[in-house]
Amino acid sequence: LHDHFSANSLQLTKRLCSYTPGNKNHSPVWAWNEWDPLEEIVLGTPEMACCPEVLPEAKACISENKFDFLIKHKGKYWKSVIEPEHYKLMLDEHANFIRILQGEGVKVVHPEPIDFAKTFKTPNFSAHGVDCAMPRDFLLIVGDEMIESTMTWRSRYFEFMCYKTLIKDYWRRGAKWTAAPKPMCRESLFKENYCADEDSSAFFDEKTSILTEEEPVFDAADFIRCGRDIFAHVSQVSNNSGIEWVRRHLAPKGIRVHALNFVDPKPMHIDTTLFTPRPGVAITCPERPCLQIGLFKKAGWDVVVAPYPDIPKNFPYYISSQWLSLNVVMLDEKRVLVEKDEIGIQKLFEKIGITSVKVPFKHCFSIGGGIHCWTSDVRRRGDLQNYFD
Ligand code: DAV
Repeated sequence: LHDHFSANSLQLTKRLCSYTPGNKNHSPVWAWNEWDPLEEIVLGTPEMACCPEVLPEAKACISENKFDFLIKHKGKYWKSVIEPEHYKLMLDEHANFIRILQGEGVKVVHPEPIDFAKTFKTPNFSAHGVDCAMPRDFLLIVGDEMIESTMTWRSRYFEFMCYKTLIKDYWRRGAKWTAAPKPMCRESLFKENYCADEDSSAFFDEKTSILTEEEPVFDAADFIRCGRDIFAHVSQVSNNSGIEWVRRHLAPKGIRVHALNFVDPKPMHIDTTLFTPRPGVAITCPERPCLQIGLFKKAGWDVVVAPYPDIPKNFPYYISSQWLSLNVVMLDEKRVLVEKDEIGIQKLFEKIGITSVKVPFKHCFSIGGGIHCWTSDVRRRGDLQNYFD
């Protein structure tokens, strides 16, 4: 054992010494945008996933008509909450998605679940966990760097534990590893007696948010990568301080982080609101206009408005809106992984020269995320480029 250990640490030292920042030959993690050819992806797992507690910050993100259901089932395993047949279809879709990815030559890895039904406690709060089904929310991959986001829902505070084995492995093989400052999550991070106006047509900003600016907080899924430019979604889970933290952190790499405000009273994650399938094209949600859309137009990008989803609103979306239709992953600039029943968006992709690889995935939508949320692309073949000037 001793010999084995020293051989390993020797190897580790050698690798560490030969690390060159920003060199893909030295890092298994390498992704600068949403569209370069996909080589490796983290896919979340539904194991032990629990229905979230409806803490004030979760209420600020989820539509009111779902509260009764969530309050009734908070902290229970989804497995015991969802119709057995629906749950089985979710597992089948998940297994099939792995086969589809592998068939495309993509390496698939997973986080390790912990028992999310257990209550945990910090000096400032206690909560149940949620899941490790949505790696997109937690892991922000920029080039050779893995950034652990802070996570804003208190129920998701310890999700980082599920990613330790994966992250340490990537780190040992040469990736850069950063954990954003763990927030305190005191009561004063959240505005007292906050209530979102679901009919508001105002652009969402710090005035309409449940979050104060007491400390930086962000979820990784509020960022969309376009090479040198990264777009950040000011939301109920990412405050301006959180976006500023990412901006200053990435500035030395020559990356510019732009904060975007949308009309959406309960914004959570950019990936049901704005998506960039390839350089020069931004797809937007018709219900959520963007205040700074001129940034794209000025740079000569086409802004295309997404069609309304085909999967009906009354499908059991227990947490999210139906805009998971927009929640897709690019295999490369010309091919997209998209839910098989979302015909409208497939037609839009066809119009712009992108072929749809149809994935049955809608039963996985039920616990809160689409194809983009359930994954985090850790390696794409391609380099850092400037697509904006
Ligand atoms: O539109 O309900 C879902 C969150 C996706 N990560 C929505 C946002």
